[in-house]
Amino acid sequence: MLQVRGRYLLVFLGVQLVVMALLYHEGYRKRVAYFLGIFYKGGTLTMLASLHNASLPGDVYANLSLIARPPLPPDDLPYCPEVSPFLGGPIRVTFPPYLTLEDIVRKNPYVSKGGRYRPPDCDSIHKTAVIIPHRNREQHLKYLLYYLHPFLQRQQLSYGIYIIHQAENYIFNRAKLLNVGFKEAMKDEDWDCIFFHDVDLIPEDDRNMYTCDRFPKHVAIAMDKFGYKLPYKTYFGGVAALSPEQYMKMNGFPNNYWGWGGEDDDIAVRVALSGMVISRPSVQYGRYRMIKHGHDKGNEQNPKRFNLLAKTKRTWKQDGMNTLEYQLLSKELQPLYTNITVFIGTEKGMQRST
Ligand code: UDH
Ligand code: MN
Repeated sequence: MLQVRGRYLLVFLGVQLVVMALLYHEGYRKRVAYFLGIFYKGGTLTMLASLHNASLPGDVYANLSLIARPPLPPDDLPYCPEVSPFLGGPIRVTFPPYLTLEDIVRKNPYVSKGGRYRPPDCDSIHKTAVIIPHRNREQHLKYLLYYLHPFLQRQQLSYGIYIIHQAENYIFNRAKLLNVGFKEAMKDEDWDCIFFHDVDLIPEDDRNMYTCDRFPKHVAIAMDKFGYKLPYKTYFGGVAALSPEQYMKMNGFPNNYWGWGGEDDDIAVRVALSGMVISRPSVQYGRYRMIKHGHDKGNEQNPKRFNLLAKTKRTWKQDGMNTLEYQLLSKELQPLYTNITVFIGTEKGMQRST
């Protein structure tokens, strides 16, 4: 009996070896790796994932502990599958009161300095940079990082997170900060998609892929504060995604909107003027919660916004990426993000306001 079983085992192993050798011989190392990957992921790990998920529905960290480096050299990693096996759909968003940045670092062991990540178990074809305009919103930033890191890891993306911090107290300028973020991020890496992301918006479904479309994509289409629907048809605020080509085609964003409002509508007009249309995810996926807040000091409503908007058609080629001026004050690689502190001047130019 034992002998018979032994013989079967030998034949089985033999067949396995021949298949492996054949595949290997063809030079398709990735294919071999792919099989190993499926075996590795498809087996115990997926089983564990479903068990784990069942106990914690909507927990954005539920599957994360199951992502692990397979016993393969980095060059032999298989391509990531078309649809990530780690997606879980809807995410439960709460704001744990005692959360610290250290907690978030601990929960994201594969994130490296500067807030960079690549899947440890497969080779991602997507490289996304997330650009976040920021001043004096540290609590919001903490919660966004808590949700965004595991969200992007579940999507098996290579990514980097950039905080663009406006220095000094002069009036806030969101669109100009986004231009700075684009320019600085592209110096680091050949990103194929840029996400322009308000600090207070938390995505609620991980099937909302942080990748780019054929046209500029307005992503935050269903926010809780607007009753989970678009406030108006051409709304382009909150979160938007553009490839570097799409971004350059519209000369980036305007630099001259100081204070709250109008700049997002200007961007939507630029999309149309440069011969593109707005793309959107499905309304089921593009859901966001905005962390409640009041009006910020230094970001009062911009009274000039309607006048500026009326002139976009004449000005978009004269103001944007081609006229962007700023002083980079520092660039620090923090554990969870790259922090870029920048002086962007005032309405009157680049001289100091104080
Ligand atoms: N931002 C900062 N600091 C500021 C101002 C703006 O970081 O002082 C950034 C931040 O990323 C923010 C984004 O710019 O998410 C957009 O600004 P916002 O959040 O003020 O824009 P929103 O459309 O403003 O959410 C609505 C006004 C508040 C109304 C409150 C009444 N309930
Ligand atoms: Mn807001």
